Amino acid sequence: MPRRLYYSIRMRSSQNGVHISGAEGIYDRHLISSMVQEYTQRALLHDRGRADEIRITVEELKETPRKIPSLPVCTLNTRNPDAAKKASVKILSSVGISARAVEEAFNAINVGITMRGAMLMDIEGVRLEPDLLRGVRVTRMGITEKASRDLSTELGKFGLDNTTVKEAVILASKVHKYRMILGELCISDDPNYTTGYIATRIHGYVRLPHIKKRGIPYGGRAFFIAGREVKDLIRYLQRTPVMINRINPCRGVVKLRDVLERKSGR
Ligand code: PML
Repeated sequence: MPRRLYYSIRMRSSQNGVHISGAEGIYDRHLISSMVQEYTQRALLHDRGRADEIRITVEELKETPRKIPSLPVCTLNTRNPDAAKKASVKILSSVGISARAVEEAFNAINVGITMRGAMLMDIEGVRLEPDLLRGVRVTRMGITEKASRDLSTELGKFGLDNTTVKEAVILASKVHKYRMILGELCISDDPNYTTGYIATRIHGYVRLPHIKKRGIPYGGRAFFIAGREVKDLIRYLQRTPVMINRINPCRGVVKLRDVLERKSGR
């Protein structure tokens, strides 16, 4: 029987060379034209402004995507950037990442230059990505149609069924399947989006409201790595196709101590 074909569809839009929006997924052939249309619309209607350049890539995948479950999602009741940072340090240090590394990640993001991809840091905060300006962009991830409906149902219970949260959960679920990655910090570069998250395999995807003040036009991601050898990891993040096919249960607002006590069950 011939191999079922999947396509990675990726969109990036910009205005005068400045990044506006991005999106991507893995789809069956019959969905290509509708997804290209949807991504084009999304780029044209983004509230950060009208894109003057939209790049869409449609690529037939040479490998069958690996199927993985989603990370479970919960939200902390952090009321300001300081509380969000303190919670990040507590959770990430419980999996062996030093407070100094978390501080370095916040500092690097707050320099104010949004990188295209993520920073890679060891547990002491030493940067490991080969290109310090571009970082490492995670690509070739998606979700099956059934899992997408299930994720919408789970997130919808807490008013979170939107593309921003769904796409971030899909990305983080791919990232944390790789054992060398111990934790992640993400702050959106959208000036109107002030909720970020941290993620670990143990604690799942933990949302942090008010991690930045409204109006700040930069953000970024940092992945904290066990060890220092990142060649295979970068290949996985950039090239290995992964699809979510099972959804772990999500929770609403929880206390920090619940996050620190509970295991993700993954
Ligand atoms: C981004 O893509 O800009 C980051 C989104 C972070 C989403 C946080 C959330 O609300 O769960």
